[in-house]
Amino acid sequence: MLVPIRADVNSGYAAGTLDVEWDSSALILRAVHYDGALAPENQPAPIGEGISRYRIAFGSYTAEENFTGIGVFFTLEFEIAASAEAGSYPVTLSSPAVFDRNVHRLSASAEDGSVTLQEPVSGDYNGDGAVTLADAVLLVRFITEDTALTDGQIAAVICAEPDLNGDGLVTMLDVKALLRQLGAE
Ligand SMILES: [Ca+2]
Ligand SMILES: [Ca+2]
Repeated sequence: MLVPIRADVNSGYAAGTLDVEWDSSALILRAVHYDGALAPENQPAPIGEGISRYRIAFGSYTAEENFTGIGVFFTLEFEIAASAEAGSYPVTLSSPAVFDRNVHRLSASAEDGSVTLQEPVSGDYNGDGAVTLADAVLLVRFITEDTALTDGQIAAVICAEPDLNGDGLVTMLDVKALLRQLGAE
């Protein structure tokens, strides 16, 4: 599971650090991916087992130019712990310490995000918690390999058990089974 961390305002910085905290009973940090143009990695600490806090170090204290771009600075790659229960798990950002190339500290603030783990509902392909005609439409688009589907939509269909009639294949028969299920309700 990938959690992007964005910077929407950037007056120009050279280097900084930011602490990330999460619930290690549900989430396991596997990697931090840095955007080389916006926030190159800066001597990152190794990611240990079972940790619940990590300091991201980015930029360069010897940068000749400030980094000024905005967008996704980092992406945190978490694995979901096998024992994790469904629920919402906050990913907290704190203690930003960011400096410009003259080593003046900049004011920085961080907003928290969260990761929501949901038990997939069979047949709920768009993840809105209910099985409706919209899910049947999404399943048809999945079966017909609609190239407009996003990776997230494809993953959601696969997670929500698309083989409804249990024959090991995902076909129009499963759409029929879904429509029957809808008609019966
Ligand atoms: Ca749905
Ligand atoms: Ca099937």
